[in-house]
Amino acid sequence: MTDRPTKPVLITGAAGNLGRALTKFLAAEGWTLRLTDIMAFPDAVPIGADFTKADLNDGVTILRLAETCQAIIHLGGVSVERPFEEIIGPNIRGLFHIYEAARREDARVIFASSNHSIGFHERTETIGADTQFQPDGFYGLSKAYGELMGRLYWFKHGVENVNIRIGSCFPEPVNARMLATWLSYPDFSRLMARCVLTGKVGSCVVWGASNNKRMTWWRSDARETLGWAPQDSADTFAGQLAGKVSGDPVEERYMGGAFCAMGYSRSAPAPAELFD
Ligand code: NAI
Ligand code: 15L
Repeated sequence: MTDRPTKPVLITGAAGNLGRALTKFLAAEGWTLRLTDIMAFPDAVPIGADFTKADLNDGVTILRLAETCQAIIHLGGVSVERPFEEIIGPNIRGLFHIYEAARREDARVIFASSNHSIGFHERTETIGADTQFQPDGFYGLSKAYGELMGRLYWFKHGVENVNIRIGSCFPEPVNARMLATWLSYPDFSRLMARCVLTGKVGSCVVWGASNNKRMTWWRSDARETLGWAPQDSADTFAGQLAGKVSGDPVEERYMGGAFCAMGYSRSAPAPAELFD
């Protein structure tokens, strides 16, 4: 068993795919967890945890849920590309409620950002954590906004935050792109634990991908400060997945893949030099 936080940790989006996997992992480590989601929690609530059904739009309930918490692991919200009006409530207003609660409790925020905040970088590039945001849709834009909210609350209020630009966190990689972007559930869970337990983090960014040999797109992040190194790798799936590509030139050109191609309406590809 690893170290444990001294106070409870709030997990939003606990009923989602990553929330369920993380709850299982941290509960087994003996952590005291406060779980919340707009959906019912589908598993048995583990010992040391309690679950409250709540909407991220309800700021008063979020404040109450965060009381006495050491950290908020913020996984809740719309997790795929959707129309703007569906995203603004959970991902923008909800995020504001999380940061206000963190400010009041002097809690740290661990934000599940996404590769879609930088999705329109080309796969031929190698980009650092300080790269320019190039969101590939309204969802990715909400993640870029979330990271910037972290910067605001750090500089103005001293609220610490870690922004994890998750690649593709699934039980297994399922296509050639994920040979670069895949993050295993165990690597994800260990990273989350480090984000909570590390002494001082300020406001930082870490790429959420396993130790994939094809993961040459992303470099220079906060992993050393966090004491995290991924242990799993998509490489073992290369034989079966290397040829599994879409055939769509937009999807295959950019890091964000299919999200870039959704609703794409340029008549000619964007010239690369304008993105430097
Ligand atoms: P998910 O969609 O399974 O989980 C998101 C959860 O948020 C759901 O259980 C949903 O009910 C909850 N939620 C949605 N609107 C809400 C609201 N208004 N109030 C309260 N709860 C609400 O997504 P998943 O895969 O578990 O991802 C977790 C987080 O990680 C998300 O923020 C997602 O954007 C982010 N992420 C995930 C990646 C992945 O590969 N799984 C990649 C990059 C980022
Ligand atoms: C994400 O941000 C999504 O939440 C997830 O469903 C995947 O689409 C992932 O990115 C990805 O890029 O593979």
